[in-house]
This record gives sequence, structure tokens and C-alpha cells, in this order.
Amino acid sequence: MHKDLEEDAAVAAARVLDTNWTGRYTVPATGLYPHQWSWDSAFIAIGTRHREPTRARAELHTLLDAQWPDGRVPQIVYDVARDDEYAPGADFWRAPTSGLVQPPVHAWAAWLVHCADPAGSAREDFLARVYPRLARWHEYLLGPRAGGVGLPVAKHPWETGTDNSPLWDVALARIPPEARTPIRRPDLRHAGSGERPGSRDYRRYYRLAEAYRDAGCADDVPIGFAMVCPLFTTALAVSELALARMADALSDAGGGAAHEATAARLITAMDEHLWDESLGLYVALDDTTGAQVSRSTVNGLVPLLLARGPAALAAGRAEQLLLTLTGSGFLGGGPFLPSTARDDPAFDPALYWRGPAWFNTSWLLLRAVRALGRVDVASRLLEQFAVARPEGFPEYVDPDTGTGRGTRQFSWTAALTLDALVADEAAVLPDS
Ligand code: 2M8
Repeated sequence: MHKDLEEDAAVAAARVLDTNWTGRYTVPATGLYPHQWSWDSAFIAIGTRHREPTRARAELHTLLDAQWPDGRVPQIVYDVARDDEYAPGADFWRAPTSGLVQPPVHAWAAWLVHCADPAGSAREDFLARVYPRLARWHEYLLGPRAGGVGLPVAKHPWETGTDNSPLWDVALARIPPEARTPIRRPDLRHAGSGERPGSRDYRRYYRLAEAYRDAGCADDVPIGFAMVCPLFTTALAVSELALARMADALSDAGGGAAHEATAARLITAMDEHLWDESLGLYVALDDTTGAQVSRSTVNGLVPLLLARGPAALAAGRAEQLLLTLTGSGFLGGGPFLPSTARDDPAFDPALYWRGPAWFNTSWLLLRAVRALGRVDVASRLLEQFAVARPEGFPEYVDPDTGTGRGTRQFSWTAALTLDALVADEAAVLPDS
């Protein structure tokens, strides 16, 4: 991209983030998502750290202030004054937050935020404040949330962040499409119905959420959905490595080695249980049946982030992932990285996580290939960030045409565009 265009895009991205900042956190989008979302805030902080590091730190503190006593960091922290604008809301959960969670990218984000402004971070005691909370968050995922093979399970498609990915189809089909709660769809005022999950999906989403809520959000009560996801697992492994960096920076003796060992254990289990040789990527595991879900999605490419480092994928896996990433199902078949592979039977270029190209997943892969020195693949991924501004910072884009889909002025699109354009880190986790 031309330098002036890059600057324009960065200025425009910053404007989106300023508009969506509430004073304590950033909403994902003012209309569709009027509360604080968990992994959105992590991605937002990653972009905001370049311009407003104090605000990036505040974003993470606000989220961690909503942490539950059992360690979970909630999927949504509600602005109860706007409870009628999004559903399900605080009234559904009978609590100021959702009882579900989202992928644990937070410790990684916190480390990147720290590295962007070590002096400001030290002044605010940032690492010392967030480290114990993030460690407790991971203990929750590795304790009550550990499934049969020791990897954390998602108990609802919303917890995966990739809500209607075909990875969840078989497990979700076991849930009756009937909920007691009347279903409201304020989301359809802000995005086309062909771009959002359908009403049958929503009835199942509500049914599952009701079951979890009614069990007191206890994790020892089976509710029929428990899925191990390669993206979620990778986020946790990278975040464990980030905790190791934090432990070292805080001179927590033994902490660094312990977090590295946890990351290594996660990666070994992922290699053993989630690899699909015929698809050439990682897939999901259904913890209820023990069966792999052999579907080709971007979630299964994200482990490329773990290609190198103190704890890394088994030999040969990174090379195979790169072949799949550049093959016809993904970047070899069109300009942008689809969420579901072009050759998967569910592929739909408009429908949410079943085909559109998202900016967070392209950013994750961008970071992975930059760390491997693959500038050729990085420049392919950067093409998506070049359409972000002209398309109005959309939630996702058509993977063939780049046309914006979903809502616009979407915070993580803006934040990660900013980061992709200005960050020059060639490592998944910078040293300090
Ligand atoms: C989408 O999910 C929410 C539920 O959490 C929804 O569809 O209403 C997903 O894209 C999720 O990954 C994201 O965190 C959330 C807010 O941007 O929106």
C-alpha cells in the first residue's frame, strides 16, 4: 500500500476507535454490539496500544474487573442501561455479565500492550496488576473447563468466537431448537439476515444458554455441547507463553518455566488429538463423543502461530499448514482468507463465520507468517487490510470480492488494521 494511503487508513481507523470508546472500554460497534465483549477488547487493545497505551491498559483492566470469583472472564460485560439493544442481555443472565467466555487472547494482548509502552506500564504497575488475574483465568480454563484430553472445551458456539462455523454443526444439531425464552433479534436491524445466523440456530443458542444458566453456570453439569477448538487452544497456548514472559519480567521465580510447560502440554495434546492429515490442518474435537470434526476452517490454520518457539508444533506441521493456507481452499482460491474453506460444503461467502474473511483471523495468520519470514504470504494477507478503510471498517468481507458485510465501523477491524499497518514486530511474542 502507498505510504499516504497507509497513513489515511491509520487515521481513519483511529477515528473509529475513538468513536467506539465509552470512557472505560470500547464497544465492538455502536449499534449491533453496545456492550463490552471479551476477545474484542483484547484485539482492540492490540491496536490502541500504538496511539493510546493508557487507554489500551484501561480496556483490559475494565474487562478483568468483571472477572468472576471462579476465574472466568465473561464473554460480555453489559451496559445495563442499553440492555434492550442486544439479546440475550443482562436480564437473560440475571447478572451484569454473560456466564459464557470467549477465546483467551487476553494475556497475549496484555503482553503486547506492555511492550508498546514499558515505561507507562511500569508507572501503572500494569503487569503486576493483570498477571494474577490472567493466571486465574487460565486456571479456570485448565481446571473446570478441561475436557477429556485435557484441552479446554467451549460449552456454547458463542464461546468459540466463530459462532456458526461448520465445526459446531454436528454438536449443535443434537440440541433441540426450542427455547423457553422469547427470542429477540435486535441484531437484524444492523446486519442483513443472510449475513447472520438463522432463527433455528438462534433457538438452539438460547436453549443451550438457558441450560447453562439454569445449572448456575457450573461446569460439571453436561449440557450437550462441549467442543475443543484449535483456535481457542492456540490462543491459550500463546497466552501461556505470554504469561511466561510476564512471570520473568516480574521476577516470579519458577513461574516462567511453569507457564512454558503448560503451553508445551497444550500443544502436544493439540498435535495428538486435533490434527487431520487428509485436510492438512487442525480440526475440532467433540468432547461428548470423542470424535474429530473433519471440517476445513480458518480455526484450523491458526496453530501456525505456534510454529516456532520454546514450545512448538510437531515437525512438519507448520509446512503442511502453510501449504493448506496457500492452497485452493484458502488463499490459493481467491484474494481473501475465508473463515470456512472454499471447498467445504457449507462455504457461503456472505454468511458470518461460514465463508466471509474476518480481520482478526487474517491478523492472526499475518502475525504467524511474518514470524516465519514469509513476506509473500504476509503481503497476500495485507490485501484484506487495504480494503478495510474503503469498505468502512466492516465486520467481515466477501472473500472473493472484498465487499463489506455485517456491521460497519467495527472496532477490531479498525484496531487490527492499525496494528497490521504500523507494527513491525516480526515475532508472535516480542521479547519486551
Ligand atoms: C459475534 O458474536 C456475538 C455473540 O458473542 C453475536 O453474534 O451476537 C462474534 O463474531 C464474536 O466473535 C464477537 O466477539 C462478537 C462481538 O464482536 O460478535
